[in-house]
Amino acid sequence: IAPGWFSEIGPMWPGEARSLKVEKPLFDKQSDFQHVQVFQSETYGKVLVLDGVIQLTERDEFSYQEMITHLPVCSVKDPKRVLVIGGGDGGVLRELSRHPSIEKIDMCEIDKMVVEVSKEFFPGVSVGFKDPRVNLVIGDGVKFLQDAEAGIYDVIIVDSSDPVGPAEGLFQKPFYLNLTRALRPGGVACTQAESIWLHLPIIKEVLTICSEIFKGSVSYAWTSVPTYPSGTIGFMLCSTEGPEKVNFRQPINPIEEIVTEEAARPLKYYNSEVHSAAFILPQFVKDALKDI
Ligand code: AAT
Repeated sequence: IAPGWFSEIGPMWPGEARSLKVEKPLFDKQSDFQHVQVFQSETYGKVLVLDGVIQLTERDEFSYQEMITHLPVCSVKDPKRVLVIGGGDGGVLRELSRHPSIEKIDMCEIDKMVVEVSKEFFPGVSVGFKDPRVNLVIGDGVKFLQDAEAGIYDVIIVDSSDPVGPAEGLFQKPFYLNLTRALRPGGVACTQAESIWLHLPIIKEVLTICSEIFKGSVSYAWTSVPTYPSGTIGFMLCSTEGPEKVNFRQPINPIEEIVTEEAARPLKYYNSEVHSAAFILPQFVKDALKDI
């Protein structure tokens, strides 16, 4: 590794590593769950790193946070109760603030240090915690979902890190079963589902499990985030209702029609056209997923 540079080396992207030039290290501590680092980069603003893996940079976080939030929320008419698992930086909460129909937002993040560090170093992201509808619980999302009341959530967003470390259980069958239990009929779940360039086997596995468990509508969508491995990341959109009732490709709750002060804050990536386009897959991906 070149001195003065951060390189993201990890088992989920063998043989490659994205590097960012470090202007100044700002935070470096071991939490109960992971190694938490923040640094000022030369060209991407401040960067949050967990166990050596980039979670967000100030320059490109909006693509991921807007997409993982509005893809599911805009697929439900009048969403009222939302659960966020992970996402302790608050970016998903910031995006949920645009939706006036929401009455209550539960968030279960495993690591208190992520919340504290975001509040200290990423005010433009952690601003989401100021939404009075937010109820923050520090704990394991797997356990939280196990104990959640059945059929209460309109939307569940799983903004999780990669399946090595504390997020492993968020990629396993019992967790997806509990997702279907906690959603109301017609509710929608959206989970972080990795990169088409690096993780086709994971995507295939998650799609297979989710199709089996949800039975209704399950679709993979993706977006571009330059500082995530391979520059793309995707989401699994799931509902127990079939495409006649929940059609992910056509937003039923279009963001352009929401007129509140919060919603007037300009979006930087998401719009209804991008929403529909996110489900269009390149041929090699279609081929890999065609039998599921
Ligand atoms: N929005 C920034 C992107 C993230 S954050 C992922 C969050 O999930 C972290 O704050 C982490 O502490 C939390 N987390 C991990 N495991 C659990 C768990 N079991 N329960 C609750 N929260 C958890 C994702 C970045 C994706 C990176 C792609 N390479």
